[in-house]
Amino acid sequence: MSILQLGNDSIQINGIRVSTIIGVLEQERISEQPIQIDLKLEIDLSESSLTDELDDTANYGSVTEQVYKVAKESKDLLLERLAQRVADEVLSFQKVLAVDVTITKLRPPIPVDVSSTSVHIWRKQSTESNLVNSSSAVIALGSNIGDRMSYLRFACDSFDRKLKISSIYETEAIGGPTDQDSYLNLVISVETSLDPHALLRKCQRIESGAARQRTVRWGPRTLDVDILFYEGCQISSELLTIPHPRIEERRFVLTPLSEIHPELCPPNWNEELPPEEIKLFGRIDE
Ligand code: A4P
Ligand code: MG
Repeated sequence: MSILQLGNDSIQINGIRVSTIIGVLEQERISEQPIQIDLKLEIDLSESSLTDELDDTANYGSVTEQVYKVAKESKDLLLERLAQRVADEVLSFQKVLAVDVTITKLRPPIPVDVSSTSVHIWRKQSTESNLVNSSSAVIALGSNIGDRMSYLRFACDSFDRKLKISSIYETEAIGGPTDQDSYLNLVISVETSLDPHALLRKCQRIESGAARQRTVRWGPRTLDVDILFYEGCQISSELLTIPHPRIEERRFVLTPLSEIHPELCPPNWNEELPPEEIKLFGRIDE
């Protein structure tokens, strides 16, 4: 449904309280202060109001958790910047068409008696013709438990602006426990308006949507969604490394990657890497 045809459906999330670093003053860089986030998600609720299915709407529990994380971790100088990050995060939930964000400093440290200060923005989903601030990213998908194809389809469907999709390969499990089933792996490139950390959170949300459990490192998984590359970006932080640090060692990544982005593969990788069992399996849309 286009934004112009929308009725007045919305989900409101009021009073998300976070204690965080925000502000330009010296004391604000040192000590956390309380802020409040209020959200109004514009969303077409006609389907979920009939089906009673959570999948047909936006899960306000997940939205709240993600927004809390963004506000806790961002450490911005300005409320405006944080409001934009929050808007980007909420808009990464596919059903949300637009969002109204208000962020309030509950105890602004200014030398005048004022009860609160706040910033308010409204942002809508980018349309194909409105991708001014978008970047491309390359993402690796893998699954080796349960209905592997369904998990991969679910992951692909979660990205609405796909640029390229490789074939799917069946690959022997590398690393981790020795008795694992083989993986299905593919690589996609996408256009995204999310910054790299927001994209990571989206990837993790997609993994959770596939009931991914984290128990053993490199253990079996319903769905792994890793960021391989993000346009113009190199990051090495505790949470996120881009490009993904193990691309060059892995045929299960390089084989599908070389199909859609050969320029991102190291030269001669095919001759130089030790063999891994890999066979062409099919395509996501078959
Ligand atoms: N993290 C850091 N950088 C990134 C990034 N670029 N993309 C952090 C995604 N996540 C990134 O990931 C662990 C942590 O990595 C996250 O908390 C995130 O903040 P995880 O998905 O929880 O665990 P993992 O996937 O087991 O760890 P890791 O180290 O990413 O494993 P790999 O390297 O992805 O290997 N064999 C075959 N045939 N096919 C496979 O797909 N996959 C793996 C997993 C092992 N063997 C495999 C396959
Ligand atoms: Mg991973």
